[in-house]
Amino acid sequence: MKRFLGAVGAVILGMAALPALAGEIEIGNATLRPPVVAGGNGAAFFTITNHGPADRLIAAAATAARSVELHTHIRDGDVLRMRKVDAIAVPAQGQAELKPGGDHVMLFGLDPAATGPGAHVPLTLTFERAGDIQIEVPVAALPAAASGHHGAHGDQ
Ligand SMILES: [Cu+2]
Repeated sequence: MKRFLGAVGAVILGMAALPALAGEIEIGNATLRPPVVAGGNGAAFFTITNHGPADRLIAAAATAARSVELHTHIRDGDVLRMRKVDAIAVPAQGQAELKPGGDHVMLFGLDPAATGPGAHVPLTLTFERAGDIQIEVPVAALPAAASGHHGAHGDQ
């Protein structure tokens, strides 16, 4: 019964994207793409809505991951490559969208026990102005065609 409720909760959270609020920053549509291989790397995506002055996401942390970095993709010829970035800018009264093929939060060495189907991964986001925001990121189902690291969080 508990497991059943957990799975339903994850679906509802994923679809309704209950926003997390901290001051003027609101996080919605959070989803975590799990590693293809147990203990591998995952990526978190979400939408940051800023109801205040310009801000920047400057760090992220998760106890379920060995380490966490802010990443973006750059186009290198026909190939999208990931790059670590110091910050992800959020315009005043605007949005920043973290999505596959673009900016994302990269989670290295995810704990398989904490990132199974239906799990919610606690993630702390640190904004330059707004400070820390704690969100719970529902783990998405693995895409059927996923293969290797790039399949795990490449283009979709
Ligand atoms: Cu990455």
